[in-house]
Amino acid sequence: MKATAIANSNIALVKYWGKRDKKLMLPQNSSISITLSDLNTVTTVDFNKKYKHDTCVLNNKKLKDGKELDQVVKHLNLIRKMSRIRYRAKVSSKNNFPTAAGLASSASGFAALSLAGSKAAGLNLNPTELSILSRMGSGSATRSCMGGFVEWTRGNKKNGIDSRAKQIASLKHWPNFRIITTIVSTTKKKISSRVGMEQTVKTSPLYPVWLKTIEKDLKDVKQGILKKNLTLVGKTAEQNCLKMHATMMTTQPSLVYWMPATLEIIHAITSWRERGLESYFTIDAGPQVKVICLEKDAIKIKKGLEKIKGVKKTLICKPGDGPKIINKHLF
Ligand code: 2P0
Repeated sequence: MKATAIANSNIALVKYWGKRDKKLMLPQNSSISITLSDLNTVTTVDFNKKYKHDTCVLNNKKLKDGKELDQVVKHLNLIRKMSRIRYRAKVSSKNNFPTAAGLASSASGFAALSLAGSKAAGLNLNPTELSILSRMGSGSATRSCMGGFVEWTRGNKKNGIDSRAKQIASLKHWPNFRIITTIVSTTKKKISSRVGMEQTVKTSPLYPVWLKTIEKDLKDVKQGILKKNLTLVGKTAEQNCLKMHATMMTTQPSLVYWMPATLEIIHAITSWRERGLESYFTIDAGPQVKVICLEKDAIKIKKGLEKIKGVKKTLICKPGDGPKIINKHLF
């Protein structure tokens, strides 16, 4: 009853920010992302009667009782309910990037846990079913259940059955698309995305504007992806990110995730673009900037980023595949 899965992380081009149902983890709006080949999580799950409790080791450290372990146990409970298995589980999970680095790990983490856990429990979920299960762990994990360019459709049904991932195009469609991730701070953020988005929906006067303009952003990014139009994808993604941060900044209490280096990068990218080096930025609920560009410019942009004060690390990421079962277990 043991299985191991690998899942890639993803970066949203049209962001998910806000839930309409906290329990079922249903979003206020659809979102679009690119699954990345270079940031991944490997997770082994073993359901066995010899275990008295669920345990989880994350990056070689045993999780103590608390929020993180509760989230894993809650997810295992969902899998047990679906498969009618009663056994407790041992879980081990490893990211190939530092968790404290501020790059989202819940997306690849819950996608890997869902695939390894469901397989270990004897279930054979297809990518759509897997994305629905992953969504219950973390919203952004919905999109890591498929490769390439992926939409998480908001859905309208109350039970969430239509709130799931849909592939827009595979990784082979646009192989020279690149995202350069930067690390400008490794300090753990004070307000999590989960708490931050709830406060935003409740208090930001700009939140209705976010919802009003989202359909156009989704349409433009989708069209840009299908036509491999970097300008349309990049411009729209950048605007969408700035709108999301405007809702965050106008939340009470305000959420300002940016650091000085975040702004330095924003200005650098804008000026490089004016000089013909095409790149765009996107930023999630943290200070790190992700740069959207094409393979032909990636090394030049990476070198430019590394010269900016406060930039600690950069990594060029390619489009990646959906989650997979692998034979090499972590224990
Ligand atoms: C995204 N973010 O679309 C957006 C942009 C952050 C900013 O998805 O509560 O960790 O587990 O559903 O998925 C981060 O939020 O939150 C996120 P939960 P999650 O990538």
